[in-house]
Order: sequence, then structure tokens, then C-alpha cells
Amino acid sequence: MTDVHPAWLPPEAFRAIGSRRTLVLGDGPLVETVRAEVAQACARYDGTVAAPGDEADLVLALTTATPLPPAAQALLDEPADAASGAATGAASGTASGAASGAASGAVGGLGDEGYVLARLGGVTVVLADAPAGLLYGLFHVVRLGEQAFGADRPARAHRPAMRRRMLDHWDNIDVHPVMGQVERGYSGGSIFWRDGAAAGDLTRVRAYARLLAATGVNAISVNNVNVHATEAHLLTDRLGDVAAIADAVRPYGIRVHLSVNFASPIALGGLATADPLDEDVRAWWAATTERVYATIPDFGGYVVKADSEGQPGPFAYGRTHADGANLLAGVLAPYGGVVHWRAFVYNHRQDWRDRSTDRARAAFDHFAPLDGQFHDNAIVQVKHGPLDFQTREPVSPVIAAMPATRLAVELQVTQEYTGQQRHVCYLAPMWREVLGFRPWGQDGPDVAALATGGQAVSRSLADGGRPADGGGLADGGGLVAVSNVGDDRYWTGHPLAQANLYAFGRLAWVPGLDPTALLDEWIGLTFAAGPDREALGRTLHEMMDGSWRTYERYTAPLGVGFMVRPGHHYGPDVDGYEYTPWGTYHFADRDGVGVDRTRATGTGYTGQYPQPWSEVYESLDTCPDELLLFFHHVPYGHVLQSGSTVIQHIYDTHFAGAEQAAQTRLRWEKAEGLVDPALWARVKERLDEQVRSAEEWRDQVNAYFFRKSGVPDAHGRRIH
Ligand code: GCW
Repeated sequence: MTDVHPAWLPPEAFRAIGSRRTLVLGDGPLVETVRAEVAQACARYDGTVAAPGDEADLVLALTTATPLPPAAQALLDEPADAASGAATGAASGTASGAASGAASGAVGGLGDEGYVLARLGGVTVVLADAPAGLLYGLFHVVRLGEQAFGADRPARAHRPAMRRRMLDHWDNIDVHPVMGQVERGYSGGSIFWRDGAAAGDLTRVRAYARLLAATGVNAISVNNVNVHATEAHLLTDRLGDVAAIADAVRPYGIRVHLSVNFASPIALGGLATADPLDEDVRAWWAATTERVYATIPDFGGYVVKADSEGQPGPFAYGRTHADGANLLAGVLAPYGGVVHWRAFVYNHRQDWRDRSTDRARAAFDHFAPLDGQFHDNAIVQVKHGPLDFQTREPVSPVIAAMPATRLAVELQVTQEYTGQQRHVCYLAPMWREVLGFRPWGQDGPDVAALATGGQAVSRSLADGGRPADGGGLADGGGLVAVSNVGDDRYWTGHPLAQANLYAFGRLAWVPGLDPTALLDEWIGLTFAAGPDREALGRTLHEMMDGSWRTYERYTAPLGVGFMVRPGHHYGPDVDGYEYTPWGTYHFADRDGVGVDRTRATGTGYTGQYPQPWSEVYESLDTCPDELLLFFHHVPYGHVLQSGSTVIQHIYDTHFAGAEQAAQTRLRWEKAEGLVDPALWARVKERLDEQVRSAEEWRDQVNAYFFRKSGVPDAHGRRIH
């Protein structure tokens, strides 16, 4: 581990705690983790782990611990509403966090993971009802650093908005001939698996769990959703390897989930069928799941990709996805487990000549009619957009279409379509837009509320009311993302891509956090304090705050998506997917470009949204520019809301985007000396590639549309 970058938990981040006197009160394995963290920090920075009765600057205590020191007791005795203020969880106090957590309560109503933080009479106090809350409280103090020990601060309760905050790993045990070891992984090999076996030394996995806990993540799945032959055995004869990972991450409050192959009863159980309604199939899953829980009592549950891109599923037996999900939910229920059933179901053998089939419609068409049929512990996991993690997509209409189902929203931290960790692309601004989208308009709940409290929202719909804001209610499916981590020295290939992993966890805890403030937090923790940090912080903000929009500018225009090289999905290939069976087309010809998804003349996809969005997207007058070509096929001369024409917009944004990439590199070049030279060099090498790639995107996209349209650039710039 000596050569592994500490990411946002360098020893320095613990200086404020480590140089003081800290009392930890309570029992249980997670409290031991807190104690060990404090002891380690104190050993480094000369502080003390206080004994009960000693003076302390920081008290971290379970509310059940007795006796509590006076400051902690005073906090416990405070009237409930004094301590139930909206919790932003933001270190800087500038982040505009939404209130998090359950509807009411202060100390005593903190739940499994919540905590209350205050500073009274010169003592900083964290109280939690359960050990996990103490761990999250500790990391809050770490984020605050010296600020935690300044002026008194009023009590604030902090609870996670999402009950489950999960990272999925698309890791294979075997190195896949096409995809490598980690499908869509850009950070080296897997941290869990090596050379066809478990990694053996799990030091790295433990360190990962610690990093995740500091962001608030509490669940991981440890293998690819495309479950190949070797990996299928993790469920049975290789279960010991999963148990070892569970042991390594448990001290940080993280539960392990497993991707399973729907055809396992055939492949592993020797049955003739995997029909979800077959009694033997059910018995096989029940017995198998019983063994899983006998081995890993706190096992989280299964993740399933079924009837999707060649994976087996219930369709083979004429059954629905509710039948499939409920089979697994049923066998997991006795143990408190859940099944994450992915809604990424579409026809990947589409005929490109057929303009009526629309991949964007598929998840809704398959799943919306099943609303209300899924068991309570079946979570339908929906990608945030209807297509596939493109740089710009509308929010998936499925998220608003299943009010009686627990929905989890799936994001992609790994940058499959956003530069593959060779390009700087800070994704929190995109995720904020997704989480803040309100499918029923301004008065309705946003996506974060639906993922947080799906069932509560559904109840209010069933009562005939408008969808109420479900924020703070604990029954939703939560937030899931595909991890960007591998065995790379910097964890994420591009060192700046660490910020995406960090931001994901924090947004799952407080979906309202401001991406800029979040970046500040990450910078503050990751880079050593000192005279250079302000300058470095400025540089990083200039490079990263707008990097998603920069990436958008030089790649596929106006929400049309793809235009990437088929297979590996890196770099431009405008027609790469145009005549393929994958359903991802732009339909450019000499007259115009875009996909007509209107009800009036197109695929009818706009009708999958409730009002007002179904109207907003339907009409050329109101459709937002950035999604225009996702929803409409228009002539090149069509005038955007911005006043520019489509063709001129394509030229302008591509010239501007590539220029901004060059500016980003320039900024980093000037920052040489402000960070560790090896990290600087790694980022510089990536930026060289980004600049090259952005120019390639610019030139291919501009040349393509110039040749199609014949319309010259109004500014006479060089188009090849
Ligand atoms: O984005 C696509 C990827 C596939 C992936 C699939 C999915 C794991 O290109 O590699 O498969 O999505 O989400 O299942």
C-alpha cells in the first residue's frame, strides 16, 4: 500500500483530531473502528485518546453510553427540535444542502446511520444512536478539520437521504478477452480479483472501504452485472471469496452485494430450467440463498441484469420482470436482503431501417406496466437517462412512472462515455441536474425524493393528492453508481477523477449539495494545507467546475448522443453506430439531424413523461437546446433558443470546446510545483491526450456536418 495514493484521506486530513484529546464512548465493531482511527491520528499528531472522566476536546459517543460527559449529556437533554435542523453536511457551510434524513426527531431519532454534531462550551460532540452513525460523525469532523474546534456551533442532526448508497463494480475474476478485467474500467485491474482468483491480500480493499465510508457509501457489489461462467460461481463454490471481501469492508459499515446470473439454476444447479415460477427453481434459489446467509449473515443481496444485452432472463419462459425479481426477492426476504433488478432492458438487435423502434422507450415500455407488482424488497434500478450514460440525456421517464415501486437511480462514475478518465470531466454538476429534475414540474417531487422515498410518494398519489415531496422518507431504492476504481496507484486512473467518486457518495447522503462546494471539500481533504493550496484550489476549480460542459461541447451535439467508436466507446466516430443493431442513431442527412421522438410525428417517446415535460419536449418552441436533437429531427438552419442555427452551433461549440480543453492544460502547466510531481505528471499526460482527442472530435464532427450540409462556418474557420 505504500505506493498507493491516499486520495481524500491523507494523514494530514486527521491533523485537527490527532492533535487533540478525544473520547470515544460505546461498544461494537464500528465503534472500535472509530477508536482505531482516532488512536492512529493521535499517534501521528501527538494527541490523546481520552479515558472516561478525562477532559476532552472531542467526544464521540453512542447515546446509550453511560455516563456521558457533561457536554454530551447537555446535548442529549436538548429539546428535540433544537437539534433537528436541516443538515447540509457541508464542511464549508456554503453548500446548499437539502434537509436530510427522516421526518422528525433529534437525538434519539437518529436511526441506524444518523448523528448529531455540536460544539458547546469548547467541546465538540458527536452523538449517535448506532455505531455507524458515530463513524459517519467522525468523518464529518474530519471534513471540518480545524473548523470543528472553533466557535460553538448549534446542534444539527445529519441523516442520509438515501438508505442505500451503493457502488457497483463491473469487475471480472477472469480477464475478459474484449472488456479486460473490469468492464468499462479505466483504472487498471480489479482490486477484488487477480489472475483468475480472489486478490488474496485485501489491504487495498480495506483502504477502499475506508475511503467510501468517508463519503457515506454503505454498499458495494463486487462483480460485473454481465455474469460470466467463472463469476457465476461466486454464488456457490466461490462464496468464500465474497465472504472475505465482506469481512474486509464490514468495519467501515459497508455491506456486500453480488451480481448473479438468472440462469444459475441451470448452470450451477443442474436444473433443466430457470423459469421463475418453477418450484424446483425456487427451491434451488432458496437453498442457495440460505447458504449465502449462513456464510455472510449481513449479506446485502443480489444484483441482476436480465434479458439485457444477451444476459438470460424471465422472457425465455414467457414471464415478466416482476416474476423474475419477485423470485429472488422472495428468497432474500427472510434475511432482510434485497434484489436490485436493473431496468436496462432493450432490443440490441434492432433493424436500423425500422424508424418506429426506439431504444429510449424500451425501459418504460417493459417496466411501467409492472408498477405495483414488485415485492417490497425488489428494487428496480433505473439508469438516470433512457439510453446509456451519455454526456447529455433527459432524465429517464421510468423514474416518474412507477410510484408504487422502490426505484434506485443508477449513475455512472466510471467515465465510459465521458472521456474514460483520460479527459477531465467532473460529473457532479450533471448528477445534481438529474437529482434535482422534477418530473411533474416545479410543485412536484424531484428525482432525489423519488429515490429516497418512493413509497411515501406513491402513497400520496394513491390518496389522490399531488405527488408530495418525499424527501427524508426512507423507503426508496436509493442511489447506485458504477464505480471508477481499479488497482491503479491513483485509484481512478486520472487523479482528478477521484472527485467524481467522492461526490457520488456525498450526493447520495445529501442530494442537494452544491457541486462547487463539494469540489472544495474534496480539494480541502486531498491536497495538503499550505501557502499553495489557495492557488491550487483556484486552478482546480477553473479546470473542473465546467469540465462536463466542455466535454459536451466538443463531442456529440445537442443531446443526440453516441458518435463514439463502437466497442470501446472512446473517441469520435460520427457514423460508428449509425447502421448497427444497437438502436443509437442520429439520422443525419444532407438536410438535417436528430431523432424525432415526438408524439405528433415520431416515436411517441415524449408521451412517456408526465406534464409539463411531455409538452415541453414535444414542442420545438420549448424543447431545451441541449436536448433538441434527442427529441427532434430538424434542418441545419433551425434556429435554437440561443439564436444560433443548429449547424453554426455545432461549429461554434466544437471550436470552443477544443479551445477550452487546451486552456485546461495550460492551467495545469502553470500549476507545476503546487502538487506532488508524480501526480502532476500523471494529470499532465492525461491532459495531453485530452487536448489531442478534443481536436480530433472537433475536426471529425465539424467536417462531417460541413460535408453533409454544405453550410460554411459563418466565421470562416478551418474545417477539413
Ligand atoms: O453502457 C453499457 C456498457 C456495457 C454495460 C451495460 C450495462 C455491463 O457499454 O458494457 O454492461 O451498459 O449497463 O449493463
